Amino acid sequence: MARARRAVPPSRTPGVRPPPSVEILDAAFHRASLVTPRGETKATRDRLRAKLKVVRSTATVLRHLRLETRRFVRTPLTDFERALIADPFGEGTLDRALRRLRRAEERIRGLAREEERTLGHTAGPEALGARVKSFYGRLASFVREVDPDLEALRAIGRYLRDRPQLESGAPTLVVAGFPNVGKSSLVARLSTARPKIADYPFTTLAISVGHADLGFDRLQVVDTPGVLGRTGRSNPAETEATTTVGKAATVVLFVIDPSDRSDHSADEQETLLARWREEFPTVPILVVETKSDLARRSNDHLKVSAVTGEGIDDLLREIRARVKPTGELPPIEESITEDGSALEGSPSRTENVESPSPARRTARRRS
Ligand SMILES: Nc1nc2c(ncn2[C@@H]2O[C@H](COP(=O)(O)OP(=O)(O)OP(=O)(O)O)[C@@H](O)[C@H]2O)c(=O)[nH]1
Ligand SMILES: [Mg+2]
Repeated sequence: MARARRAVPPSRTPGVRPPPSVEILDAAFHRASLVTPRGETKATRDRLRAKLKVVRSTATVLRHLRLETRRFVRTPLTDFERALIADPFGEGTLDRALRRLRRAEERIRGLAREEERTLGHTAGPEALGARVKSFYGRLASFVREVDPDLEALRAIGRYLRDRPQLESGAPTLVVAGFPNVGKSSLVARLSTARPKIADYPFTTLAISVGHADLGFDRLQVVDTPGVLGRTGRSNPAETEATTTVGKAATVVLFVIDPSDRSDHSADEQETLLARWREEFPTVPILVVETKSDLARRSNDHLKVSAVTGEGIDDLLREIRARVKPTGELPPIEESITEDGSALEGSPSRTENVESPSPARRTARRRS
């Protein structure tokens, strides 16, 4: 007769990652099993053992829950990061998960307090053992209830770990446009970034950042996935790019490929440009036509080539002009020396002015 197969609980199926509660509860029950109560009599030790099991399992669970939320509580997400996670994870998912975890922590603490009181007037090893067992059951169900929230926090954490942390307030150039037009090639030309470059669309699937020295400030240069500009339809990579254009850019560099290498006509690309101008009226957009070594149209757009380097210096000048110190510099009084004399004529007039924060020096980012 065939041997009956032992059922494997779903959470322990090989190859399937168990839900977070399994790991947390394993650690809690293991630590609780190691308690060594001291006491004069066996009755005292029995009761103390039961109490210590409750206390230690609770403490272990709470410590694990706090570890899961720590990343979000210690450094709250920036507005841009919040906007980034809204599409893939759903608006409000993070706050809801954090709220539910806080509530679970409170309920677990309450449960443990109540159990400690009850154990105070429970006697006999069987009765104490039964109480601990039922406490473990309730503790486990509270932790299992927040499994979806823990999964959500872990997934959001992983997603953000794979994205660059943009410095808030620092000038940010977001390089965007249709897929395969040469965005990453320009990012590599302009900044320290070395993104993957290849002749197929959606080589870039997530944003990345490099830096460029503007002379007066450090520019964050953000590479983005291509956007096809279909109305009402976009894949996650396109949405990420559009969010970055709308929420992180001091200036957008809109890259048009006029060559026949592109699967999309320059007119089609310009339709997306027009839509973004409408959708993000306050975001300055600088337009370049790239691959000038292959093709060029006669219009006012700056012509550049990431291959030959043509136009790159002009492009940097244009970028500098758009992120140069604005009217938000310190008031003129601050540029006057202590004895009241103006610095007029001083060869290093601007150098004597205390450097304002990047947020004041450059056009403010929208949030
Ligand atoms: N001849 C020429 N080829 C270029 C130029 N810039 C980019 N390319 C080529 O165009 C192709 C696409 O370049 P990428 O920089 O990867 O384009 P992308 O816009 O980042 O592409 P996605 O990330 O897929 O959206 C690659 O084969 C590049 O070598 C250029 O100025 N001249
Ligand atoms: Mg790319």
